[in-house]
Amino acid sequence: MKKLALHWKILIGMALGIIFGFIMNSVGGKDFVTDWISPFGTIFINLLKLIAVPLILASLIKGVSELGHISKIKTMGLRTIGIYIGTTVVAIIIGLSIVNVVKPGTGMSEDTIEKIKMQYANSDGVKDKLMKAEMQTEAGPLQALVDIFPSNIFKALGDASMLQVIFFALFVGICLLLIPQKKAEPLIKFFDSLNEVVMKMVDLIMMFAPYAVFALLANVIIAFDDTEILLKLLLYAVCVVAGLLLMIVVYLIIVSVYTKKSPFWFLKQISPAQLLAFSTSSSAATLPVTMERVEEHIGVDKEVSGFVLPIGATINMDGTSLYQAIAAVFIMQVVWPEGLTFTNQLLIVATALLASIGSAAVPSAGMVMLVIVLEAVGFPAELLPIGLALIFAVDRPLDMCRTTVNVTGDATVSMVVAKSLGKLHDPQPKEWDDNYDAV
Ligand code: DAS
Repeated sequence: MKKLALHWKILIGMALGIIFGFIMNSVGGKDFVTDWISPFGTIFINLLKLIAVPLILASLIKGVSELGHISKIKTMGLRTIGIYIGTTVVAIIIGLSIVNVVKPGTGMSEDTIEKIKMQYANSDGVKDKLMKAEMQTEAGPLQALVDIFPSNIFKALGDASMLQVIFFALFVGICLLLIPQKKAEPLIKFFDSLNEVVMKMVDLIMMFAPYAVFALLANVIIAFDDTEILLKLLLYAVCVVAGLLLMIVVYLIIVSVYTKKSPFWFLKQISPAQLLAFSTSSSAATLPVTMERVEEHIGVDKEVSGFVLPIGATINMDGTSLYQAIAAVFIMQVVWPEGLTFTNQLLIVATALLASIGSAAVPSAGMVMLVIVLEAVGFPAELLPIGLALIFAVDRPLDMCRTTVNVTGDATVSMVVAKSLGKLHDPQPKEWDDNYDAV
C-alpha cells in the first residue's frame, strides 16, 4: 500500500482525537484524557518549542550572513515588513466588514448575556487575560520596543522571547558580514550545520505528529462543556471563521497571481504546518515545521525563509488581527453599542494592527491583546470582564483557526519576498515519510 502522505496521517490523528474526545466526554472519561492522553500533546509542543529557538538563531544568522551585503538586508527587511503590514490591514478590513454587515452582537437576549456573565465574567480564564493585559498596558507605550533588546542573551534564549532572539541573530548576522570573510567562516559553518541538525530534528519530531494531534484534539474536545452557550455564540464564531477563510482566499490569489504557482499545490505543501498550527494554537511551536515545508516543499531559499518566517511568526498575525476586529465590534454590539462610531472603527484598524504585532505567538495571546484594542476605543473598564466573557467560551477553537491563518500568511509572504528577490526555486523535497517508517 502506498505510504500515506504526512498530512493525511495528521488529519486522521485529528479526526480520531475529536471522536475520542467526544466519546470520553459522554462516558465521563475527562480525567483519563487529562491524565493519560493530553501529556503526549504537551510533550510534542515542548519538543517543537525546544527547537524553535535554536532554529531561529541558526537560520537567521546563516541567512543574513549569506546575503553578502548589508543593503540586501535593508531591501529584504523593508519588503518583508511592508508586505506583512499590508496583509494585516487587509485582514482587519475583512473582519470589520463582516462584523458590521452581519452584526452578530445585536439582538442577543438579556438572559443569554446574563448567563454568560454569570458563567465566565469571574472565571480564572478571563481574570488571567485581564491581568496579563493590565501588565502590558502598565508597562507604557514603548515597552514593546524596549523588550526587543535583550540585556542577557542566555536569558532571552531561556525565556524563548522571540523578538529578542531575532534581534540578537540579526545583530550577529550583520556583524558576520562586516568582519573579514576568513574570520566569519568558522561561525557561519557552525550555524550552517546547526541549521541542518535542527531541520533533521523537525523530521524526527514530525514522525509523532499524527499521535500528538490525537492527544491535542482530544484535549480540546473535553474542554467543551457548555454547548448551549456555544450555540448562542455561533453567529459570532461563523463571522470569524468566514473572515479567516476569506483571508486564505486572499493568500491563494496572491500566490497564484504573483508567484504563478498553483494555489492548490501551495495549500498541499504547507498543509502539515497548517494542521499543526490548528492543533497547537501556537505559531511559535509550528515555526520549525513551517520553515521545513516552505524551504523543502515550496522552494523558498533558506536565506529568505530564515529571515521572513521567524519575524512573521512573531509579528505577522493576520488571523489574529482579523479576529480582534470582529471580537471588538461584536463585544461593543452586545454591551456598548453607543461606542460604535466610525472613528472608533478606524481606531480599531490601527490598534488591531499594533495589537497583532504585539501578540505573542502562543495560545490565546490574541485575546489578551484584544483588551488593548477595546481600551483604545474607550471601552468602559467595568464592562471588560463581561466583554471577554462573551468570547471566552469559543476562544480556543477560534484560536486554532486564526493561528492556522497566521501561519499560512507567513508562508505566503515568504514566497512573495523570495519571488521578488529571485529566490523562489523548484523544491527538492526530502519526503519525510520515506526517510523513516512511521513508528
Ligand atoms: N495563538 C496565536 C498564535 O500562535 C494567535 C492568537 O492567539 O491570536 O498565532
